[in-house]
Amino acid sequence: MSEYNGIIERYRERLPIGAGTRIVSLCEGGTPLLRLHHIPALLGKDIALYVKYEGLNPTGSFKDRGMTMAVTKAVEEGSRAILCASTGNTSASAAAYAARAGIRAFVLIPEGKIALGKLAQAVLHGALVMQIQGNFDVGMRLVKDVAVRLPVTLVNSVNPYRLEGQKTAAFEVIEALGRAPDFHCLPVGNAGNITAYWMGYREYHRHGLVEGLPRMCGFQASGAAPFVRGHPIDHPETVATAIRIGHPQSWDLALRAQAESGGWFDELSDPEILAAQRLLAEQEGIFCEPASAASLAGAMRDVQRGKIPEGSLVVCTLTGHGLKDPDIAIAQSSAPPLKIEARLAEVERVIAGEIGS
Ligand code: AN7
Repeated sequence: MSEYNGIIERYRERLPIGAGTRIVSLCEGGTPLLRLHHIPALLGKDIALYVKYEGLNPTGSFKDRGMTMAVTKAVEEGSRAILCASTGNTSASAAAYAARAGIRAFVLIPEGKIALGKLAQAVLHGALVMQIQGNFDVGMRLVKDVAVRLPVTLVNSVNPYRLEGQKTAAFEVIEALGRAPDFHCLPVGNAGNITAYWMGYREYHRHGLVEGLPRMCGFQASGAAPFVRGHPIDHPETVATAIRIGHPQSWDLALRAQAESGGWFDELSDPEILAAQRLLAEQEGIFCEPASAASLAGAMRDVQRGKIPEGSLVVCTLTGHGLKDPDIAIAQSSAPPLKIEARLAEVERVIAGEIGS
């Protein structure tokens, strides 16, 4: 059996990589596609519902697929530093891959609006973290301007190598299923990922490696839903800080993915997003961050409404790991820890009460 060494080596012939290029990898990709059982039963619908668990990438999000490509190419081109604005996951991934490559990472994050785990990653990997009093969109504008003035490589998803790397997730879905799904549901923020999946699905389709194509369904938080409103918004707000974005950079590409595929954009309230995160954790044993749960929340609602018909095969991408944002998980837990005395009788009493013995 040959060793797995990440998405670039795995999909080398489908990526813009030269034969002699030094690959910067942390063994990203190869993530599980898990079938859900309890949630479809709860919905009372005959649906084949899968999740692509991207939280199991090396830094805990799908960003690693794009970052291995972006950093590999940056190093190949002689760059000594990378730069990004981020709602958290991109900064964690950029910091880790820069460390791996032995180059510097500079990241701009919105002060007070990124999950603790992501900040921990960025600082421990040695990135220079700049907190700004402005949201992601403001940071994005700043890094785009800086990147034309200084010799630093921008690694947000406007960097085309990011999308090239991220498209490999669609390849993996097709390989795992032996076909394309009927519907592919994703949380949408900056809109790079929905664009990348659509690139990947179309590529396999074009080469005759798969017959069908999925409808691409993008889900946003109600307070940060520019695609649903039909225009960018200036003051995005949501508990799902990863997708607190009002001016998506891949606007045209994402709209095209949705339109060409016959899919749709829709919005979920913060409580709907958190309820889906908790349901997935409680019913299926899968822990994703709030933003990721928007895909599942949207899929469940559309299955319930019949917009996604029974008999469909549906894949939801869970973009990031639940451990990224422990504060939210604890705050919305239905079973907060009990405080008890450290005595056998106490432990026994509690458990006996629960199991009714
Ligand atoms: C968990 O890290 O934009 O629509 O700066 O972290 O491709 O932007 C994160 C985005 C979904 C949205 N789920 O994906 C960043 C950043 C999670 C995310 C998205 C993000 P895109």
